[in-house]
Amino acid sequence: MKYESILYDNAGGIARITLNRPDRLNSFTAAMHAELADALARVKADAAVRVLLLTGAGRGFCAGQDLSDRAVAPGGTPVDLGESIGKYYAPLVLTLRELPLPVVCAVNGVAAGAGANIALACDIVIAARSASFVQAFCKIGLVPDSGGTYFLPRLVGTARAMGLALLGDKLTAQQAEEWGLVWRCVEDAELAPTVDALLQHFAQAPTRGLAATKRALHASAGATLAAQLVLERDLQRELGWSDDYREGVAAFVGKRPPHFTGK
Ligand code: T3D
Repeated sequence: MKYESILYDNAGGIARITLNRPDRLNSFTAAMHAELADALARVKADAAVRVLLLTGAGRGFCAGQDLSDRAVAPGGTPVDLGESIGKYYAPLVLTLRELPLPVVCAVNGVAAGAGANIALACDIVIAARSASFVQAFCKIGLVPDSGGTYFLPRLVGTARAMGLALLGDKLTAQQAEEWGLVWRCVEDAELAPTVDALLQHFAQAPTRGLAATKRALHASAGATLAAQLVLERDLQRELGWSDDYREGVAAFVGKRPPHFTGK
């Protein structure tokens, strides 16, 4: 598939997807969804990929659904938004959550609507100081989608989730970091080097262990302690048979840096 709305790069164990409709703040069209799904399928199918970066081109990260991509007008034919969510947004969120490798999101500018919540679906979110997060849905009569009603209360608590979702005010990157919505807020000029260092780190990390950690942390949201303990036991058993576990222990005992292969 030829990409016109995204950029895709895959080298050295690092896959990078850049949403690339900067004049529309990288808002989603049906074409962009199709390209993104195709790129994510390539990441999933490539065992050499050890980390994925999602970011945006230009001054924004993503402004959610492109509100001019289809005709919506008072008195006009209603659009089935459930179809759009079921076909595009929900599978996108689940794919990001279920990819067996770390997904880093570099929020380079405003993240609004589904754009904000897709960032929150990623594992490590680093935001530039000039970036912001906007639950824009309430301004057009919609509910936060793309996992917003799931992620927000879990990340920032119900009071702040309600405020963000019912008012739709911009949350600065600095405040997002203070509230625990994102991992880090960095100066704009530091975003690229910070993210690159992180990607290099993950490209040489024990990927299977990180994938299992991601899976276990996500599972905990709906699990009992007893169930988590069982899951941890099962994952630890699998990891104990991995090359990377044996290499990690040998490197520690041998007082040398480990060479992880992700196997
Ligand atoms: O529909 C379904 O399939 C259901 C799923 C829905 C998921 C959703 O995401 S619903 C929410 C959709 N998104 C929004 O409501 C956000 C709309 N945008 C904004 O509120 C603001 O643009 C921002 C807060 C994101 C940024 O504000 P600001 O002042 O920095 O930029 P701007 O001037 O408003 O936008 C710059 C340009 O991008 C502008 O175009 P122009 O005037 O230069 O030609 C603007 O129209 C365009 N743009 C921004 N967001 C969208 C957009 N064009 C289409 N769709 C957008 N979402």
